[in-house]
Amino acid sequence: MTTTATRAAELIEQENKYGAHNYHPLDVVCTKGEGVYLTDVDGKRYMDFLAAYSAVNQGHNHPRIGEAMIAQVKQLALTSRAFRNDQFPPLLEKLCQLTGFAKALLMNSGAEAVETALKAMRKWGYDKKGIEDGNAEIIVADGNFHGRTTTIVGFSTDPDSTSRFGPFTPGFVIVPYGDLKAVAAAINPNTAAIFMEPIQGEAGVVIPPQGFLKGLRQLADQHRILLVLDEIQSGLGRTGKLFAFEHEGIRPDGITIGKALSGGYYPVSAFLASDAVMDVFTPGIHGSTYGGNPLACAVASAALDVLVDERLVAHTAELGLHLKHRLETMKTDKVQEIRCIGLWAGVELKPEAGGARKYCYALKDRGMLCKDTHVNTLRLAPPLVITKEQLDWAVDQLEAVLA
Ligand code: IF1
Repeated sequence: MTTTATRAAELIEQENKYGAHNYHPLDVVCTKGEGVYLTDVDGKRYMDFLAAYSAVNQGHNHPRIGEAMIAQVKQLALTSRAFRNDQFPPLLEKLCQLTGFAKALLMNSGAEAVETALKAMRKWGYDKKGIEDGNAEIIVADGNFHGRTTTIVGFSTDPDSTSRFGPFTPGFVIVPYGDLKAVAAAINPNTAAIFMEPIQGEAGVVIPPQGFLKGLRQLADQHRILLVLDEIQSGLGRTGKLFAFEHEGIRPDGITIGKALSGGYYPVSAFLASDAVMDVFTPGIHGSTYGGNPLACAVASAALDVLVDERLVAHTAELGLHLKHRLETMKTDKVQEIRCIGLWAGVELKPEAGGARKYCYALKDRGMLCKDTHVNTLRLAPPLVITKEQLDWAVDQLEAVLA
């Protein structure tokens, strides 16, 4: 063993000894990132096809975001919302103008943005719709992933998320994803909102039947309930639109965003909504020490500028069509189904292929990092700054391991 290989083994042992075993990572110990590349402690370079679950849409170590962060670190990092800061208002305006929502509420992790949205939906149900206090219901989807808090996992349908973590928060009604009739049947006078991912990420890039989001919008309007979408993973360019809901030409009443909102530099999330929804929040009823801090705002502002100035959404739409074509024409008999939208793909393997994880290891040996989900699905989500040549190289590697 070389000294550097020993270093990786030492770090893995240290992590296993002192860290909670709440993950089963690939055994690659990264030390540097640049653009679409990650380098491990042995000096081996990999192309990153996970992009930190779409947090690094702008690419690793984007100089413009890094410089904005360093400049702000030297200026002011945190005041709490007890005082105002000069980075927060301009970010709010930039977010609202870019997204078309009236108001934004800043949090840190994605799960916190989801918790914020859930509180807003319930309170809207009581304040504006007149549901009797304590009775509000929110319709959610089978196969969802919205985060790890006790309330959020309470309406997960994945036993890994829920098992032995109860009792759970009531008030959620789970329906099959993509089934409009089931949503309609679940609506009653206590329904405050429908809350779903416009495309399900963790489920393996599951794209609902065409017209589903439009149908949700119609049901919501018809029954005077809110439609709130979780765009934490699907939003900010990943699918070739700024937001996945744009593929069906609808507008939800609110969305949650996170991940790429900071380009991977810092946890920044937000709930964006119409005035009528955001008005339910009054002083003292919701917040977070770090939410809307000046460092987060400076980073998010630069991360949004990079998305716009580098035209990453249009680039993703264009390259996404190429990715879809390349995946669909791979020479392999191991693939059951390809689901691809923008630079986001679920490559579902046939059960007899023996599970997706071994192909992740084979790809790692070839210098490409990606992640399996639900045993048989390979999930592909490179940084959006990837070039056509880099993308072609990656699909060549995938085709080779699946041959
Ligand atoms: C982990 C999955 C991806 C999300 C949506 C909210 C959150 C997430 C749509 C919460 C987070 C993550 C978290 C990460 C794995 C990951 C994931 F496989 F679990 F589902 F991306 F595909 N809404 N997604 O996808 O955001 O609180 O984590 O900031 O390790 O748990 P968070």
